[in-house]
Amino acid sequence: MVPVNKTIRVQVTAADVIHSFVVQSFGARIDAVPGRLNETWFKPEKEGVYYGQCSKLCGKDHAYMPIAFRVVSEQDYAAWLADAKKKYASNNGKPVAVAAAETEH
Ligand SMILES: [Cu+2]
Repeated sequence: MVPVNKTIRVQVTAADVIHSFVVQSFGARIDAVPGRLNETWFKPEKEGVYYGQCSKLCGKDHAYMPIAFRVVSEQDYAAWLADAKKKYASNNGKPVAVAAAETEH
């Protein structure tokens, strides 16, 4: 979820092998390299849903690396952000899980 007409900064790294973060519609392409933090940016000018993909042959799960951005108005983004802060940034002092952790490879 990102706001329209704002510069979006993306920082990427990898935990296993080299991947490549690509969203063609934004002209964004940057390698995700283990042990290194890479950075790129884009500025979406139209609302909608935009899909990207990994563009390095990174292994057997290469086809299953979803990248999706929902570009919304500034008001919708502010509402989503306020909700996300309540949902994800507070759990009465307990840790918050936003994604299932992989336990083994
Ligand atoms: Cu890949």
